[in-house]
Amino acid sequence: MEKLIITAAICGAEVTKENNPAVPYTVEEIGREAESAYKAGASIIHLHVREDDGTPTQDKNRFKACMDEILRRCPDVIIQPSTGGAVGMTDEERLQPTELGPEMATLDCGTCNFGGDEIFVNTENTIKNFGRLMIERGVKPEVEVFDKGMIDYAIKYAKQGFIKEPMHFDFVLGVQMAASARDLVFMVESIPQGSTWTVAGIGRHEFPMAAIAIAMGGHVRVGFEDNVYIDKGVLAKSNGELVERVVRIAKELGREIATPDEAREILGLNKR
Ligand code: KMH
Ligand code: ZN
Repeated sequence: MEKLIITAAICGAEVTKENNPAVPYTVEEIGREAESAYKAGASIIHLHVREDDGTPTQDKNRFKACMDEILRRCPDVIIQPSTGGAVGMTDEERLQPTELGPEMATLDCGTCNFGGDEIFVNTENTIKNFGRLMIERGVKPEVEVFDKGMIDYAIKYAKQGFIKEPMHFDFVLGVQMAASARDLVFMVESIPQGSTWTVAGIGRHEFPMAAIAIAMGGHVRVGFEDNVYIDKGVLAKSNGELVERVVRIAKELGREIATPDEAREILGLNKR
């Protein structure tokens, strides 16, 4: 089986130090958490950034400072900025990190409920505009799928030339759609041949979904953005601790871990 790409979503926009004091806000903390995940075996850092007080921001300069700090500590890691940002941000705000020419960035392929009254808005024009700009800027999208229909949108927009193929998908299980093996199998069978995919199980679904993905030959995302616990009721001390657990599961199931360069090869990325 292909080597396993582990993505660490170290920070997110919604989770706070009240949820887990190790959630990083400052540039230094973000660098520290990225390094812990990288040293444990993560080859991709999915990146949101914060002001020092924890407020989510898509500010280009803040991204640059955090990316520089991450690359100082983890010189070959793949950095994948979020273009989702936080609920309520404008498209212009959200797009800022793609101006820095990262190897990858997220492309959220539809609108979904985000809890309570929150709606994460991604209109057709937003998706097409983000996709077009990512092609222009040479950034490989990770297609974020919060619901099964978002796969159909991605396929439609790829056919129309707004997303380059082969596509890389992230199935986010446990926000809008339930986290079930049945749905995961359905989605894996729904993406175009030659696509790659990873799974982000939210909350208590993180490790069960990771184990299923590893066994199926997919890839895995873990991190504080998705889950702050290492075990039931036990807070993880770092993102590295979450990655270590995935590495242990992978070892038991006979999957080797991809280095960042091996991940580039699998995803067809050009090293910056
Ligand atoms: N924070 C969410 C509103 C992404 O990174 O592209 C969007 C999100 C997805 O986390
Ligand atoms: Zn994110």
